[in-house]
Amino acid sequence: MDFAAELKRHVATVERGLDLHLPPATTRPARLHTAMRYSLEAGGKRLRPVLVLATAELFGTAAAAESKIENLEPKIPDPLPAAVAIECVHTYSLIHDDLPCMDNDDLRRGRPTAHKQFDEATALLAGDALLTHAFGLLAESYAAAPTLAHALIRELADAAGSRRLVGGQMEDLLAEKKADATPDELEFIHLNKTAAMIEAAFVMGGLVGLRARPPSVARGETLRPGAVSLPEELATLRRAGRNLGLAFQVIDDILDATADTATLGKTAGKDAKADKTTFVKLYGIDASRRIAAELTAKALAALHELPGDPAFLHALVQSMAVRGK
Ligand code: GRG
Repeated sequence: MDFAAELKRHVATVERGLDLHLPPATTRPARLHTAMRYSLEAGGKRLRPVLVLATAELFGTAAAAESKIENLEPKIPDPLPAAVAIECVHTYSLIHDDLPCMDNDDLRRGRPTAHKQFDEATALLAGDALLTHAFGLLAESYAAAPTLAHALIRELADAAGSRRLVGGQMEDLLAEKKADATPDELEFIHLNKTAAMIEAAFVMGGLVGLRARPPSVARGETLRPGAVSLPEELATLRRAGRNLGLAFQVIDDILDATADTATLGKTAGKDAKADKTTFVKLYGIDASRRIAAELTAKALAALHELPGDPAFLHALVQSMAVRGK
């Protein structure tokens, strides 16, 4: 498996999907649709949508092997709308996080933040519109598979909702007002602000990919010996996402403390300046690196419990542990 080539293939699919599944910038009101595309098209690592595509592929390929179906392609729903939907929600959260009432940042994905490029109201509305678009896209794209549409919408709504992404952001803002957040508060923030969406990416990919299973296999009647059944596999994906998500956040804290603004494409050193409680502040750089390595190992172990060949996902998770931005 050529990791760089596979990653390039998935990222190119995501970029195509974003263009395909977003209203054209000229759609009235053009200023709003231009702002939505401005933030989305600025790039970013595309981690979450690539996780959706790669996980769907992992399960689809494994199911094809299980059922010995030669050409399974027509039976697997297209995971691309799900990948685009999660990137829309992620990008909305970045736009809103950058607003003056939250993190008040000028730089994102190597460009001026949305409110700097446009204005605060336009940035707020572009975030709102991206969030709403994600759910419309899921409902529309998977209308022919209502059970799948329901599961995807529920998964994304849970991950992005008040108990998870938004809740994590709320506690993060509250923690900033206190001298020190406790390790328990820090875990709540990161599990929800960061890990929830990464967990959802794995699970959404799994939900799409598992549709490739012949019904008898999905019911657990003809599983190969030792194979686990559907809900267990989703729980395993969730565990992979939770650990990768936490590792991702620890690395984010380390990068904030060690990398420069040009490399990150966002302002570096903000945590120390704000005296924010982070993994680095609580445990130091070396221990934080050890924690990230342990969490990464747990995510990798979960991937190896899944059916199929996780070589790409394995390499992707590993690459996140050594990322420079
Ligand atoms: C406003 C509801 C709401 C939530 C905001 C995303 C977020 C929550 C805050 C951003 C600040 C931050 C450092 C979050 C933790 C890590 C994280 C999600 C970083 C950004 O994700 P990347 O690195 O970004 O995958 P790219 O640009 O590569 O997509």
